[in-house]
Amino acid sequence: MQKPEELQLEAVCAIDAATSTTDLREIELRFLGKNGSILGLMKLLGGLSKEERPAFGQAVNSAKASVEAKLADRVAELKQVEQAQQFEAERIDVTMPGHSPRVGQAHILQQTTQKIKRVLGGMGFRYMESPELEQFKYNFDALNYPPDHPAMDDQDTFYIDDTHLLRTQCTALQGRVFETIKPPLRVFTVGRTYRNEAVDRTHGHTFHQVDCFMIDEGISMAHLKGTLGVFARSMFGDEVSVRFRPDFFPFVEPGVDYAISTPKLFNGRWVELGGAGLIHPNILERYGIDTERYSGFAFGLGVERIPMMAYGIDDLRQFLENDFRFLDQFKFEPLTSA
Ligand code: FA5
Repeated sequence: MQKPEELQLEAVCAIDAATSTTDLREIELRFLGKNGSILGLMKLLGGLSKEERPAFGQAVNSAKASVEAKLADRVAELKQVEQAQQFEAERIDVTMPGHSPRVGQAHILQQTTQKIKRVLGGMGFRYMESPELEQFKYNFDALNYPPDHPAMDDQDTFYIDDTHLLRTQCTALQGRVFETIKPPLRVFTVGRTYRNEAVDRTHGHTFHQVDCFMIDEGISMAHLKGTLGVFARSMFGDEVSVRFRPDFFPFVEPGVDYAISTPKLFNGRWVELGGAGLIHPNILERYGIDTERYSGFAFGLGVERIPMMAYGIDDLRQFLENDFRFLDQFKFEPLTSA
């Protein structure tokens, strides 16, 4: 049997050698726990003679008390060391500059769309949405395309079934509007359009168009030219000129394509924006609009063309690639809902 003094010495040595508070917890259990070696000695009391008991009891108690005191001192010491180590490990430099969060902005096509909406909305045109998955009849039939007319070949697209397709032009809104709204009317839409196109720097299979039209009494090419002039100046600045040349679209008569030129862009070269004309009387009659009283104009253009011209972007595929090195260059407008 070990003596209380021996166990005390053993415990004190272990406490001195301990390097962490976890070690100390183990030592405490080993010597002072219910079954620990020092308290364990108490169980031996019963086997001692009456005379031996008090002295032995005292010796156990004194060993216990001095181990407890030693343990408490060492716990306090090691706690301090461990805390200092923890603080060191978790040290932060509050004077370091922080990481600023990435601030988003509207996509350049979205910014352009917002501007178009402000300009045409400001001229009294009402913005309307129109489906991208469109019926053949609105995309072609209602726009005066005779069956199998070759003009449809220019606008081959993705067919969902025999009567549904991804719209090739935002002009498809016209029939939907003429069915429901009586003239006088001024309407425009901006949205995604699709064509089965050999993709290159200026042609995508997915792109965006503006389509704008009005019907009222006495509307002529002069109104079209005036409206497009205001639109182009709002988009590109006061120095811009607009040129009309005859062109064919089944839904206008006369039909034109229009180009713009400004000294700032492409060395003043004419750059085509879109098509336009006076709404074909066949269309007005189809929707019961009195052609003696009313006439109208319509124009459409590619949204991508606007930033391409304004900023000299030479490849429209970049608009849909989501490369931040490209998109981050256009931080002009805050992110707001369109
Ligand atoms: C049309 O789509 C007619 N709906 C425009 C119109 C409206 C004429 C109202 C008369 C009255 P066009 O196919 O030319 O026309 O397309 C118009 C513009 O859309 C083009 O000038 C071009 O800017 C843009 N566009 C056409 N195809 C693509 C394409 N694949 N990728 C990018 N932009 C395109």
